[in-house]
Amino acid sequence: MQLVFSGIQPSGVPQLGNYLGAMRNWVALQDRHDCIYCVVDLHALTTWQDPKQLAAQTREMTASLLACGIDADRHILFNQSAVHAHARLAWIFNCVARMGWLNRMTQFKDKAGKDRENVSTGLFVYPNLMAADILAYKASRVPVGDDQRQHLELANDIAQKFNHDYGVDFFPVIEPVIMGVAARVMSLRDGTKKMSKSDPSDQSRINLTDDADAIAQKIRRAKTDPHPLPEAPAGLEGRAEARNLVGIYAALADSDLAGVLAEHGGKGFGAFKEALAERLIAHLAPIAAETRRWLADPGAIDAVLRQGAARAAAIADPIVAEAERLVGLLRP
Ligand code: AQP
Repeated sequence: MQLVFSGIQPSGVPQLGNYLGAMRNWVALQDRHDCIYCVVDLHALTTWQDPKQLAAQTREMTASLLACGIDADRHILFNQSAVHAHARLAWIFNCVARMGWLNRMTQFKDKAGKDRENVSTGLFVYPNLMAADILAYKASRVPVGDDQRQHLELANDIAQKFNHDYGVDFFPVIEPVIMGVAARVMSLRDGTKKMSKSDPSDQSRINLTDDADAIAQKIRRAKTDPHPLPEAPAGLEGRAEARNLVGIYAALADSDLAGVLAEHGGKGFGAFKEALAERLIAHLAPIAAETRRWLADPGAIDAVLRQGAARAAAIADPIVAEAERLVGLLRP
């Protein structure tokens, strides 16, 4: 059975894009694969996190994952910093990856923006740590949102260069698993920007913890255009905001763009937004309630993470020790 690995940053409250692009697919893969899911707190440090908040956010992210349906008994759920193999392998990959490769990463360019000289070096080498996360388990299938495709290509370049430089066939090829019609959910305020938990505007996203009123209000205020919905997907061309809302609806209804437009084409956004908000509330309310239930018992969350870390380390430690041996590091 191919091993699945994926991670999510505890850099805020998970948002609808995380859910439709990643978390929901993580749950679905549990039936057919052995899965390792990681709350990547070391990645979160690449942008400033209040130390008082980071531990709480790590527990909150874990609670959300459990609430979505991650089964921490049958699979592995843990936080990244608790398994040292990730940082050890990331250092080796820092020495394998090339500056030119990292310079091409669009997520770095987006996140650094005009402040390139002032962002952390951790943000620049983020994809090397991500490659280490996956390859420390020799995982070959990685369910992510479409925004992570480029990072996975880089992880494969790193794995291949490692294998080539050290004359081994040690790391496997990684295959991205990008699922669904909402593999890239866009901001509710700007259809050209992806929805993000760290966007300064709370109105730009649906948080998995938002209550019914907040969801309805955010959808009502979501940016659209003055035209009615088209009858077919071709009519969404050049209408990023409309495309985004129809895509979200399709994902929630287990349909596709054509199916949603067959039902709602010709309608104005008022009626469509109402139907969309209703679906979102019905879908997310049980997850929010279950998240609150977990958060009422932080000891139980910590127990899940502790058990997950021990099981993750049992897999990763021997693989990373072998990688260290292959590059010539001495373990006296
Ligand atoms: N808008 C999105 N649409 C589809 N998938 C998305 N993902 C994130 N945003 C969208 C997917 O969620 C998984 C976990 O992401 P992450 O938290 O590790 O990092 P991220 O991609 O940087 O997510 P955010 O919400 O934008 O976090 P911040 O604001 O902290 O940077 C990934 O599989 C990602 O593809």
